[in-house]
Amino acid sequence: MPPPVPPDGIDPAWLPPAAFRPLGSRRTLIRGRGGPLVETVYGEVAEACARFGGSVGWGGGAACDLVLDVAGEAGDDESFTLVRDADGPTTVTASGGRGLLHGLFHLLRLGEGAFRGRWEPEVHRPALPLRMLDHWDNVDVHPVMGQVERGYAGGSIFWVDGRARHEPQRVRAYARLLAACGINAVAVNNVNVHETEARLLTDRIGEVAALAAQFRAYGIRTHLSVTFAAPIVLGGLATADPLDAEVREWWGEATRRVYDVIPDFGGYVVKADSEGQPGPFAYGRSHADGANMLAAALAPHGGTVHWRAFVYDHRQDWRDRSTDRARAAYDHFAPLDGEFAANAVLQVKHGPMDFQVREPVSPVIGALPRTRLAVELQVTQEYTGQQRHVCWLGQMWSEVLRFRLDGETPVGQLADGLVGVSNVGDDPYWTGHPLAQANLYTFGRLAWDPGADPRRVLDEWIALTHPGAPDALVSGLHAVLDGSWRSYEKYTAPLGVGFMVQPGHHYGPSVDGYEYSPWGTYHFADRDGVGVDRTAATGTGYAAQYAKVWADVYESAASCPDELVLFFHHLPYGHLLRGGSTVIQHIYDTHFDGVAEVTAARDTWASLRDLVEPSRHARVAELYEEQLRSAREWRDQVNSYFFRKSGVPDAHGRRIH
Ligand code: GCW
Repeated sequence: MPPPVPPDGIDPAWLPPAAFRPLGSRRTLIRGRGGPLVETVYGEVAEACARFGGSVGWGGGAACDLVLDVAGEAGDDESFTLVRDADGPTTVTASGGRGLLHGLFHLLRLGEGAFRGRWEPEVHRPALPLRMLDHWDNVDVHPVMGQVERGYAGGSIFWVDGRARHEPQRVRAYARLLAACGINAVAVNNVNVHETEARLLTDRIGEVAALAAQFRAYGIRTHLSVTFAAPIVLGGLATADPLDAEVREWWGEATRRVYDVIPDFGGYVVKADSEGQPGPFAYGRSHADGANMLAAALAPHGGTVHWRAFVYDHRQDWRDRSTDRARAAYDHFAPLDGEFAANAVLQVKHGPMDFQVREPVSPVIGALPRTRLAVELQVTQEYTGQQRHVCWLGQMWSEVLRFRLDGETPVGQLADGLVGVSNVGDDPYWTGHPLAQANLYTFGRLAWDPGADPRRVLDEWIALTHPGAPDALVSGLHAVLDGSWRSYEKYTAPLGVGFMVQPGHHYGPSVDGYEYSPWGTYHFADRDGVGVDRTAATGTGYAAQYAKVWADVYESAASCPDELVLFFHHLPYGHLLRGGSTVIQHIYDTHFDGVAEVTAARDTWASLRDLVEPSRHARVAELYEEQLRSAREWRDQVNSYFFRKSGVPDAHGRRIH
């Protein structure tokens, strides 16, 4: 089967035809038993050869430059081995089609280098077995959230206006991009499961099966978000109590039917007792009871339940200083360690709040050693510029994955999986902002190897997306992407305090937008100071949820890292930070600097005009104007707000409104 071509006008992203030249201009032999994934590999090589003059054959014997050696199709083994003698051929060996496919994409990354010199046998295998992308796609257009909740790249590539799109070519092209960066699972609908979407599980499962067929061709398993109330809303039962025999039977039967049509179905994703979604609390049951019921339904078929830990009170009274949203996930889940089934995975947001530009690493990740755990990142840029701002998140994610909650083991080793909330839609560039493609690619590669240097991942992305890029383009792309997360941090909410966004859609500044709301997201600024006291001594006690190594660091403003200091402490404006400036001067300085950095990035991008395809260049250039406008708005609102509250002038006399 030939590889899918994205429909007309859709960007090839990191798989442009030219990336296949080194492979396609050589002679390849595929040895071993074929199966669907080996067919996919064959199709990829054959297409590349048709384009670039090489050849591909089955079997052995003939002289060749590349041998793809596969023992069989079977199994979940994703590893492959690469080896080469000085005079070739290059050989990729895998026990099955999954490994061979990853090996093929590895060769693409190596480019000409794959066919030069000697390679000692190198075994490649993913560090994390679960590398998943969650789509927050609705089937119906939701009156507030639209087709894709927190989607900034157009509509869903799966559904439109309540119907399946039936665009297998686009889905297959998407699956290919995901496989090429190492992703092996996709959940195809929003974790907020509304009425129409609930039915994907039952009478509309055929639509999911059609998507699964496309994903399967690239080694990706399909998952579904389900509502905990399904036995009531779909099955007509009086209860969804996870310990009720009829309920359990209903789930068992519904799950069996899913596997009838999707034999390799990955499993369920569940958001329960969170932001209005139903859950086990209604029946006085624990989240382990809830998760285990679904785990039991999935177990006979080899499926997994991803149970989200994003559980908190979203109807808080802002006057009540004893409730702390940051504490909630730990308070709910840490006591349940050891109670979850072997095929239940607790899916934990990387920070305790909600995908802010800066948060401490969630203490939940270190608190359940006997529970399988997936760390959830937000590839879609809800709070990081909504794909109108350049904000490459590789640096932030890497810091999270390397963080040692117990002082020893990095998060990337504690976790069994990494889950990203997708940033893809029906936009011609897939991701709205063309440079946001780098976030999706980086997510996949960090899931494969959480210890990878994110800047090297960016090198890969640049080389694949722009084959043969001149040095000026490579360094220009690094210049605009490498520091973009920190620039974004500088011109938005300061020192880890978070939020300060426009309520509802979350784009642009509104310092007090959430200050008197029920969502539990406060900064407590007054004329004397700002920040949230989360210490054990005088605050909410959140700091004590960490192991002692970190609890001690965060407990004291003197040792707490500056970038998190207002997350953990309420401080006077004159408080001297570790970096040497006061809180208020830091706010002014970073906001002026952040805007200057965006201006510089915009100018760098302008200088790349002759090196980037014109429509891509123009789109990014246009978006930079909006980013700059928005960054100035952030700067002026945040600086003016704190000047008015504190009355402290800028030490450098710059204009504050
Ligand atoms: O970040 C918040 C978003 C919600 C989202 C929720 C979640 C899907 O604002 O839109 O709902 O998190 O992660 O469940």
